Amino acid sequence: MSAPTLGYAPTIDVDPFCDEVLADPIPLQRQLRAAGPVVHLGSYDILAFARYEQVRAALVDWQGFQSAAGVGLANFRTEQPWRPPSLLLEADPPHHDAPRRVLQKILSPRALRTLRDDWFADAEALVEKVLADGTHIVEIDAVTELAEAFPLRVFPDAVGIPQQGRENLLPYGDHLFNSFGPRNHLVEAGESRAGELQEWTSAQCRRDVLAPDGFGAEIWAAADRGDILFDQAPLIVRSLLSAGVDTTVHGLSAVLHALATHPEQWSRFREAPAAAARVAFDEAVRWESPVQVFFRTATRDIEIGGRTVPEGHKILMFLGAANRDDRRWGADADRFDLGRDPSGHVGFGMGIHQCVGQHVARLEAEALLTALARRVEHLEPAAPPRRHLNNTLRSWDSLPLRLHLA
Ligand code: HEM
Ligand code: OVM
Repeated sequence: MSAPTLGYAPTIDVDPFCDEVLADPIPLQRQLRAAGPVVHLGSYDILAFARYEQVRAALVDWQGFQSAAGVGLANFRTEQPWRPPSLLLEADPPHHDAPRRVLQKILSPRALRTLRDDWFADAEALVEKVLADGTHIVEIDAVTELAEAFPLRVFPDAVGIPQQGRENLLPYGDHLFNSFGPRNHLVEAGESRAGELQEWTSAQCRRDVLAPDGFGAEIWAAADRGDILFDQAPLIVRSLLSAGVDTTVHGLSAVLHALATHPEQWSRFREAPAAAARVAFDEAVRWESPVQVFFRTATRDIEIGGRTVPEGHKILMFLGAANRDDRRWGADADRFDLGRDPSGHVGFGMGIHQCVGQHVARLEAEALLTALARRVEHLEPAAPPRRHLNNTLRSWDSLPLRLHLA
């Protein structure tokens, strides 16, 4: 790598996408926050923000830090994206506005009210099935049996895709979230199936493939009304299939792991599960940050944290580091604590791109956690958990848990 071209920001040469950091990003996050408000990443010759103040400032400044050049390391101004860009995630105003408005309405808390009772019943049925083999104690893998099983049970039906091929959803998302990072071994390992997965996903977005009453059909109905163009509808459906599965799986894994490793927080949660489920989930999203990082591109020379980001340069925002910055969260920022108010965390982003599916994610979590609270008195790790490595996501492959039934 040539000498730094980005001025005098402190340089850190550790690769944030190497296996060791992906397996445990916390030490690097600490190092980045301590180094300064703006850090030069030597391995990619880009600037990065890891403190809450600068991450939040970059997220809300969509005029200065654009998304349309890609929210991964690849710069769409000079590099061909591997799939047609998202009309939401990888778009700026004014193009972003109409797709965003349409999806925001379809996924609003009000619109989701009709799903609530069904999802709560589905969560209870899943928990009953998982606990069926035990009378007092049950050992499970919380990743496959709960964190994957529940979203896969409710979300594809809510979008309205057919049963056939649903096993492609998680691998597609895994590769997509890897592809926001550098082309390392994780991306290379996914490339052999990327074309096939991308084709399958796109095929599920067609009007004639989708059920007549799901989120997918509602997106097409928005095209009928002229709220979006017909050729935008399939890509907006694709956003649901891209962003709506792996994220919630890893979010649910995060909250289950947090509660299993903090028994006092589980007891506290069980005292008033209906009231505490949302705080528990948002605190887990803050604490674990299932989506760890996103990039932006400077649209002009921008002053931030006493440095200048030059026009056209990529910056890396460490959402996970901002969510544990003691300047914002206090000295116990690393603690998973249901007594804290986690609002203002950047685990769902902030500003015009803030997660449009956050109410879906929260509803899934609320349903699953309240069903568990009813049947499980105490839960604990039954064996060491195993991390899953992904360039963007912080996630688990396996969470063996022992559940003591109430
Ligand atoms: C945007 C995280 C669940 C759909 C985002 C962003 C983050 C995020 C950080 C901001 C991206 C940016 O600023 O560039 C998460 C997490 C989830 C979750 C942690 C679960 C725990 C979902 C679900 C859906 C969804 C369930 C779909 C139903 C989207 C879409 C965007 C988005 C379409 C792009 C919005 C825009 O650019 O306007 N999400 N998400 N997400 N999310 Fe989520
Ligand atoms: C999209 C998309 C894909 C991945 C993530 C995301 C976290 C959105 O295709 O719109 O938000």
